[in-house]
Amino acid sequence: MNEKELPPHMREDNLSEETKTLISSLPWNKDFIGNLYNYRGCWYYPNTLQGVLNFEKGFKPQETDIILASFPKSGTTWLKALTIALFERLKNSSSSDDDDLHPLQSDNPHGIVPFFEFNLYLKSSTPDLTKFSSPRVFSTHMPFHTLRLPLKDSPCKIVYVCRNVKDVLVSLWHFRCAHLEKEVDMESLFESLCEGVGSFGPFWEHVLSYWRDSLEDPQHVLFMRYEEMKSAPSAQVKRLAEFLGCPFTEEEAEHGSVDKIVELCSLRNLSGMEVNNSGKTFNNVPYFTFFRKGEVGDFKNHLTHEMENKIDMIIEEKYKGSGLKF
Ligand code: PAP
Repeated sequence: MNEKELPPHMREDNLSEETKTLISSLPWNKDFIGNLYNYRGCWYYPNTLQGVLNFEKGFKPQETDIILASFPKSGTTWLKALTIALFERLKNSSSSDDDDLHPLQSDNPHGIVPFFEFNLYLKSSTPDLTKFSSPRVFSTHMPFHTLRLPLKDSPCKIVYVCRNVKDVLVSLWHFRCAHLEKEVDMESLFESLCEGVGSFGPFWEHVLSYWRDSLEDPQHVLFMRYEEMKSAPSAQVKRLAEFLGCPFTEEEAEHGSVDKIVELCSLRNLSGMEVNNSGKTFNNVPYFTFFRKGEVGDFKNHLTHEMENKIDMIIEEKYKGSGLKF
């Protein structure tokens, strides 16, 4: 594709001299969008890699930071909305003014909770983070082994959301078609996912990096599943609130606060909001493209049995012995 047509994080026009030297020594691959470089076991588009390197160099964690992590198309937008709503309810309990717009009505979850590598650190290792008040909430698609380097021994909390890879693939395909405004070849997206060479891949390494750490350090890493959030949203929202240190009180439970947050953050509600139909991310992605069907098992409408079997075999083999099942 023509480089100029691509969103900034996929391009190759923002690399420092140091990064140019580094990437000349990294494993290289290519997909239908452009070049991919493998840094610490994960594939990145060039400018995204610059964002990762800037983050590694410059991020200074605070003890109360919260980081929402995911492989793309695994439930990031939903997790962001829920986290925003959980903290917002604490503010509103004392001084509620019905005329105030809820933050989710003023901006898309991606506008409120930015990504380290796509937004904050894309162009600088010292972005201005002063507008974030404690607890600062950030997000990332980086795998855990890269994320944790600048975190060192910080007690900040990480929430990871994981989704069945077949639905991730279908969601990614729809998103890429909408985002790039052209029909993307499903077959090649499927092959690159299976080979593990797509952006932020390999998928299984990504998931396992957070899964293992959530087992080792459950106080600081929470592992959530999109499918469980769909089948038991209230229970998963309570679990998230407890992990984030803002559990629901008995009074809140009696007043239906959990259900209100589930409803506020539902796909139907968010996708109907004006802001999500008119706005765009800083890199020009229309907000509405983050909302589609939100179903479990949509892959059945798009993948052949051969494709399903191939992914199932890969995932079974990769997850073997980890305790993680899908
Ligand atoms: P991102 O990683 O690019 O931020 P992400 O939000 O993880 O994207 O994934 C988008 C998927 O989440 C879409 O799934 P689909 O293509 O299978 O439909 C989108 O519909 C779904 N989604 C977005 N918001 C919600 C929500 N509030 N509840 C449930 N699913 C949601």
